[in-house]
Amino acid sequence: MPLLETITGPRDLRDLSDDQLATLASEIRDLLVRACAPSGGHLGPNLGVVELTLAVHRVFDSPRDRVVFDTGHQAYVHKMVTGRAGQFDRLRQEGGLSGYPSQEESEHDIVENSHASTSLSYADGLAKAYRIRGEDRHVVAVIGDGALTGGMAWEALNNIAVAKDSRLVIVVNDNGRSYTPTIGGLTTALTSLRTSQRYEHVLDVVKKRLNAVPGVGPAAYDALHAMKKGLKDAVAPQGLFEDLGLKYVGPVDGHDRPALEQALAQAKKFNGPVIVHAITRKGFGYDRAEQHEADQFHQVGPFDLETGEAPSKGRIWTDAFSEEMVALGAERQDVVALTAAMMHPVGLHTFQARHPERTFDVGIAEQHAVTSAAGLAMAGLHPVVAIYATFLNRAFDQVLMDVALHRCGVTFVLDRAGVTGDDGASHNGMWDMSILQVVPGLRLAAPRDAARVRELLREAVDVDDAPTVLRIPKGPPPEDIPAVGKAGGTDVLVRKGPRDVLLVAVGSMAAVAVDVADRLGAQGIGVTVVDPRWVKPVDPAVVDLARTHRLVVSVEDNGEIGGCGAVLLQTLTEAGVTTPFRLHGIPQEFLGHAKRDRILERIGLTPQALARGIVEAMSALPDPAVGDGLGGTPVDADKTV
Ligand SMILES: Cc1ncc(C[n+]2csc(CCOP(=O)(O)OP(=O)(O)O)c2C)c(N)n1
Repeated sequence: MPLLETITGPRDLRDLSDDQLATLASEIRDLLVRACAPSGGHLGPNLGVVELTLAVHRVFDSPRDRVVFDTGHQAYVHKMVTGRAGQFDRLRQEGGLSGYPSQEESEHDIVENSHASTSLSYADGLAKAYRIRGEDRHVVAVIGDGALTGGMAWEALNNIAVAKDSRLVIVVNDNGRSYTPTIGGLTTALTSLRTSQRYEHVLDVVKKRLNAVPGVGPAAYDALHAMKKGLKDAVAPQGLFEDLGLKYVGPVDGHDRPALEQALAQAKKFNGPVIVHAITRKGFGYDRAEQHEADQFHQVGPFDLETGEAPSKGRIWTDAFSEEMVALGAERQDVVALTAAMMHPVGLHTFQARHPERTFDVGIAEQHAVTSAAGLAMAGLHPVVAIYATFLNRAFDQVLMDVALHRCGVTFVLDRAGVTGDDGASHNGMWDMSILQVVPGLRLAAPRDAARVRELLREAVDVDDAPTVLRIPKGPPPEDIPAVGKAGGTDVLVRKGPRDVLLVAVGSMAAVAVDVADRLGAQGIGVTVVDPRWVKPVDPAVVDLARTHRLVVSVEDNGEIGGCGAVLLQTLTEAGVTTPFRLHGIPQEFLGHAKRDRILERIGLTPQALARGIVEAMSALPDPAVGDGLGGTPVDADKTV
């Protein structure tokens, strides 16, 4: 029987021999690869933390001791050794294991927020609370060098450094990479720790000692001794953490489990905050990952187990943005691009390849990215900040006060907007159109197809006295949807029959709305489908159209509260338009992981569900007095709505 099947919890790891642990590590790697092949996932990061996770769980006693994984994408191994190895056949699938820690799944999981750089703050609070409550527990935070570039991590370190009696062990999982190599001064400092010539020498010495002594014992004494006198003096001129007043152990080879256990055991004995610096390799133990230039399989889609090949994803929304940025970059010398550690996922790598001097990867630092963009704009450039929609939440105040208040011409491109699905609650981009509604002067566009991405990006970068936002969804865009007419700045996509229903479609919901229109037409209900393109501010033409229809329906893939529908309704009310209104969006809930299509089905954002609701609403309306009550003859494709 495979060893992994005998592991029901971390305590089962304690009695295993070194040989058994090595076997277990290779079984875990095998399962990681097999589990990610059908459903995708964060393969590279998890391959890199196999020994680290085993060491943490052998030295500490979870769930009594609390282990917090920063971001949480690297917690698969933790799941395997906390009794969930048997569930990996349903990784990231509806009803199956989440791709992040999950309180619902296990008492060993605490933090399930996948937004980076929070672990040290959670750990700081947990450790302080256990001290106040007199509970004898340790808290372990595992944080990558990428997550360590986030400002919040440094705010936490600043506090942890003076919380002298916090039983807090910070394991820095340093693989030198976020998706791509981590950038910035911090990385330079970590690299100097890692590559110090003396480090190699000390590692050698530590290894020899460990090899000579089975188990802990004299070697532990050596490690303690080294820590006491400050390993920094023995190893490398680091000072980075110690200048903050934090104890530092390392660097330790993160794939040398016994060495790591030594370091962790000593850190545990210290009973105050300690940093253990582990050097790991993303993708370790799986050649295809280690040799993958772009991101070492940081996050893979489904792939073939035999060949390692992934089926082509086809074109995605991001490609249209990526290509138009390249074109804009050639035309306009003032256009600059910023990303927060997501160069490839947001499609800026092509712009970067042509204009490296005009491209900035700021690390996982969305707040800094936004205010730095304000600075760039103040000095005469036009910054385009491309980040995932869900991560903009981090930088709301910066958008409001640093950009909008100062009327800076900054364009935000929010990728993965709307329901994203597989990555669970914290990755859905369902908040942006609500929080941005309150920003004075900000203009927000939601393209319905790839052609509109190009068109609206160009319109956005032409605005130099206010923030502009373009939100683009995940996955493949629909075929381009041509307009059949125009009303103000709004595109009319369908105009059929009497003026019964005005369907206001936001962004990716346009394709759905056109399908709804066909279904309503088949039932003899007249429909006008419009795409406002710019959804903030509300186009007065939409208000006029609402006045002349019997029912207004808004559809958006954003939270229902405070989104485009809510603001349109408020605008209509203020304008004295009393047409009945139906608002469709994402219920204001944390949505569990599942495929995007499944979630849209679950929340009623499909053509069938929407059409059914509209037919019911129409039949509940009083009969129009005569005809459509508007006079005139209904037309099929009225170009002048
Ligand atoms: C606030 C925020 N911005 C961006 C991301 C996207 N993201 C997920 S993992 C990751 C890289 C993390 O690098 P690191 O912490 O070094 O962990 P590793 O994968 O290298 O183990 C990024 C940028 C995120 N999760 N949260």
